[in-house]
Amino acid sequence: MNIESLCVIGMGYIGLPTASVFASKGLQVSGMDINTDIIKLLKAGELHIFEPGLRGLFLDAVNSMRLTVSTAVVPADAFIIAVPTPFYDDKRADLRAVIAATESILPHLQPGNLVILESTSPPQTTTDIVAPILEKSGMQAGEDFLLAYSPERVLPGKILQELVSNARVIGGVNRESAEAGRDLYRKIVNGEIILTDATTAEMVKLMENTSRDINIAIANEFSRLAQDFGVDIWEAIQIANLHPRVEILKPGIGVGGHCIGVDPWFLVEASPDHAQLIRKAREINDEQSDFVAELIKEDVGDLKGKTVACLGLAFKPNVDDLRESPAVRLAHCLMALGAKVVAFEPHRLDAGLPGIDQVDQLELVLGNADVIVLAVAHDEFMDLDAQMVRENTKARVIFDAVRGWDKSIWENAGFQFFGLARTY
Ligand code: SAJ
Repeated sequence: MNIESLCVIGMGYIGLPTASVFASKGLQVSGMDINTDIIKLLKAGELHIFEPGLRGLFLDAVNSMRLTVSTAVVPADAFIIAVPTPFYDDKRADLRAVIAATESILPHLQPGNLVILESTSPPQTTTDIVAPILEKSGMQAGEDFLLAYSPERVLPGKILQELVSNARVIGGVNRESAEAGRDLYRKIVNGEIILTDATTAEMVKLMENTSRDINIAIANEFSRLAQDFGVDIWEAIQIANLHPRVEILKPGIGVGGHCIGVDPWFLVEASPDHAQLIRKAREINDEQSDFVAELIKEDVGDLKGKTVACLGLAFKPNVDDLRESPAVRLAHCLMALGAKVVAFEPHRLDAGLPGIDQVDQLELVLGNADVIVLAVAHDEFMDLDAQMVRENTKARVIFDAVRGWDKSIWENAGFQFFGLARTY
């Protein structure tokens, strides 16, 4: 299939890089978002998200007239849906954005068009939710128009490389749809392209993130067991990982972001009786921030009236994304234990989080602190000079929740140093 024009619906963490990369490869791309503020910003050449290399790529695409952005869907040969799929409070998948995006394509759908769903979705969303909406056009999916599911699998912080180099799975509602999807993604993907059916592709995506969640959960559970036995969890993991068939991930303060903490629930919802390990792993990872807050209390003593300087709020190092962030959860847990939390997030200087007192300079977060908690291993924090920190704070206690710092350096600078491992 020859695809020359593309409309990407959703200008977020996935849609914006995807639209920019396709435009850089010569397609005529229109990017659509219902959020007028985002479109206004983009039109002014500003990005609402930070991703290494993205701003330059986006501006080049706009300046070369290959990419335009607006709040309306524009007719095209192919449409990509890249909108969020969050969950409701009861952990059921919230597919309202997918449904609205699909409905917005409907008036523009032409015979021969290709529609791709990229949003992470529960099994059978493409066949049972997206196809029936588009078939209201009177056309049949797989016959009059082509329909496929192709999950994004890129790592925030490395999106531009991984969009191109990762293997890409494309699940069609029929073979022709999958092949049309391959013709589209071949324009940007160097990695292997694997064709399958839509529901398999949906399940593949959920299995990937679920297996990572479960692997992190066992690491977190090991960190709790290590406390019971006075074992340094980091040393134990390092030794265990010398075994050729063992690869234990890193324990920490929990799992965040919009993917791994969310996607496993889609399987739990779809098959509650069979998804028992998946549910338990989610619960363990969600509780990890409470566990770490309790450890801090044990090490530091009563937190009531103490000021905790929280270094980092993002869901992982070197990103600006605070969605489902375990660092934010940790800050709330510490407040529930009576601490006053002042936070500094260099990638998002003012996140406007309710209840969290955020400052925009390192000196301000250190100033009045009684305790310093390293919550996110951002590069900026890894490079901190212990002596400089000491001169800028009255705090003499550090809790390194993410094993970012070298204990001996901070002890030599005059700090009491604690972490996830008690013998650390
Ligand atoms: N984390 C740990 N210990 C670890 C690894 C991660 O506690 O050993 C925590 C991180 O701190 C973070 C969370 O897990 O809070 C998730 O971070 P991540 O780097 O593992 O993953 P994401 O959410 O940034 O991206 C994942 C990726 N999926 C997999 O690696 C299987 C990515 O490829 C997906 O495209 C993305 O989810 C997505 O959009 O679904």
